[in-house]
Amino acid sequence: MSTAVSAAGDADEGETMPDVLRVWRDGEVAVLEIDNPPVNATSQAVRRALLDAVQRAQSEPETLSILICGAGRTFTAGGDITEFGKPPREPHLPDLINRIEESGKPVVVAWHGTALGGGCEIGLGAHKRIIAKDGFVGLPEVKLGLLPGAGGTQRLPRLVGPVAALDLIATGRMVGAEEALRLGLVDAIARKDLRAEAIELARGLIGQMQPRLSLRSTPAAEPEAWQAMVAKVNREARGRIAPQRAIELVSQSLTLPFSLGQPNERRAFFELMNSEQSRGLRHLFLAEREAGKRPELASVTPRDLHQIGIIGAGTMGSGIAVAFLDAGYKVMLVEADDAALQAGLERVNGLYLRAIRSGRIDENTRLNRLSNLAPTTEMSRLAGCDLVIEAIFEDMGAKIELMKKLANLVPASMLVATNTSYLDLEPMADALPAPERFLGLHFFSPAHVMKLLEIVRARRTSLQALSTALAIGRKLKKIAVISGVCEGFIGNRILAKFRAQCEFMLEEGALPREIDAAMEAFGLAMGPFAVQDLAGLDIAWARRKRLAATRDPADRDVPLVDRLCEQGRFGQKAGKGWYLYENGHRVPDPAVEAMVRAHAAATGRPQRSFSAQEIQNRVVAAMVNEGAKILGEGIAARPADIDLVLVNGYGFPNWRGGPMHYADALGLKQVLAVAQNTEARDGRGFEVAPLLAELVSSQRNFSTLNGG
Ligand code: 3H9
Repeated sequence: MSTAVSAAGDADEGETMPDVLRVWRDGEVAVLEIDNPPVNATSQAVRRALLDAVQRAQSEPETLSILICGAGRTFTAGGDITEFGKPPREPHLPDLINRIEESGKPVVVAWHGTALGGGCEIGLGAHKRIIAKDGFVGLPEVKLGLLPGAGGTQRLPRLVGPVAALDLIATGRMVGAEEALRLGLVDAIARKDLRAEAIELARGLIGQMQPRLSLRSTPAAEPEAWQAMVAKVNREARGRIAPQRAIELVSQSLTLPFSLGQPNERRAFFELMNSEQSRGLRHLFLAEREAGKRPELASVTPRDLHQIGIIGAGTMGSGIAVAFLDAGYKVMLVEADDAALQAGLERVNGLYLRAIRSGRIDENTRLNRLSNLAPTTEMSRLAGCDLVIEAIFEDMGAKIELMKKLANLVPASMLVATNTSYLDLEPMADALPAPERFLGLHFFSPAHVMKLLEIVRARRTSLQALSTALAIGRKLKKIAVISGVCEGFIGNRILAKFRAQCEFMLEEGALPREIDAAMEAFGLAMGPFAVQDLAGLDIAWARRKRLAATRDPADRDVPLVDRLCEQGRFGQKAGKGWYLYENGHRVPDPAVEAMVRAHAAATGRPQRSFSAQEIQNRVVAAMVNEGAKILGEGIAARPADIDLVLVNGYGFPNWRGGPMHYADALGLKQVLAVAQNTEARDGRGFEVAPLLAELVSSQRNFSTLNGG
């Protein structure tokens, strides 16, 4: 018989605590099942109920052994993120886990789904661990800018050795059952029935004295392996504090007793909890989960899609095809002629061969996925598809022609999407008989890897089409953000302002290498000029030419890219662009710097030097001002959506939480002041977003808009 246990013992007067733990006995084994949907987070109620149940089990003569397990889809996702940042409430997780470890009766933990963070740490306190064969375990706190705070940094090295422990703690990666067994993180894998096998394991320990992991010493590491792991963690940390603290804490497990190491860990945990980095990462975690939730879509059922048509098998088209094949869809890939189709198929196959080489898939998986791919040069075969995505070159005329053809060939019930990254959707929608079934699905290159998907909502796009696109995003494991229609949508529109701002600074005395260094120090993997060289300056040049006719003459325009391209400096592929490329190394080019200086002097603007901080602030102010315009125009629904786009599609450092979150942390007054001091309209200063000005005058920040 089972009892539902609430944490009433700790409830304030009048406060009802939820039932979060079911307790029953199987013979001499007390089974404690955490039941706190959706992910069994170790909230205060769970900790209280577990502590009470463990203590009760100690005093019950009928109980000789204890099993802790979880109900639902997962053991536990760990500490309750909604409690973070608030004063911690007793019982604290480390105390509960110490109590479990000290139990005179053996404790077994059964992990299924995901045993993460505090969930993994509960297991480390137990005397034996068993995992379901499809279960995962890990300490992902670092992804939230944190470290394990309930003994994980001190117990894990004692169990699996310091090198493996540092790897798991600093990367936050989850390991599957087989790897967990190999590492010694679990004692057994349940082959058939986790619950039954865990009860048997618990029963088998009855009467045996259980060793306590915290009293063990950490096995010494091979010095070379340890140094290599430390170097790897430092290299990959790139400005993030938590991985660097992980090195210190895991090292301490080698020299300090647990009783001294644990308080150090606890201190580090709270310091990190209060850090801007953790706030930024937690903001993104919640933003990701909110992005797809729109009140207007709450009661709209997405359509079920099976067969996807993709027109155009270039870099984008083939990447999109792989993204859908990987998610289990059937894909029809269309090209204009046999040669282009063959080249596209080779691209798709090449992506799979690369995945095999890197160990991500095996040959069977490649064959299975390719068996769902139907190549063709006949557009009429698309008639059986549920969704068709065009991924042809970026030319409005060609895209409209394609839509007209589709209108004659395919049923009006089909969803049609464009993968354009900046073109207006309305003229394309006009060419279709059912514009309500048309929208943008803007994938980022490489489409099968990049997490971001901008879903572009045209004027007539139906709610069902939108809801279906969000469901596709989930199935493709993408972070999908809805954008309205404007040049460049959310991401490329902000990127354009970011780049323009960098070019303005070139006219005021900064050099490309100074701006790149400042932005790399800010956390970007590559500075903006180095990125332009990588992508090819001809792309920026073509865009400038396309926009020349419609450019407002009052907008400040920096023609340096034109000058570089006129000299054949197309970037890395030409061996020269903003930089020179010598034997694959990027080096500043005095000729370019002289050209920049001469151009800057010719503008007549005052010249000065820029600090890295000033460069960063100018760039952020430009991005945030444009973000505020995007919000004001209703192109993005929430500031957090903009953060998701910039972090997941454009390399904005995730630990800064995205530009809008970062601006809140900086203070919008300062951001506004920087923007106002920038000359972005020749002789007319800077166009401040009304929303930004309004927030500053009402002393609010972007986070106050997030729910909207
Ligand atoms: C920690 O453990 C600290 C300790 O070391 C020390 C403490 C002293 N808390 O992602 P999903 C919600 S730090 C509260 O869509 P999935 C989530 O917001 C923690 N809520 O599902 C969402 O809510 P809603 C270390 C949480 O199947 C719902 O659950 N742990 C938590 O794609 C479903 O989530 C982590 O960092 C939480 N911890 O993925 C793990 N986790 O339905 C973080 C999720 O209202 N979690 N929710 O939108 C994950 O990685 C994924 O959620 C998981 C499931 C893999 C578990």
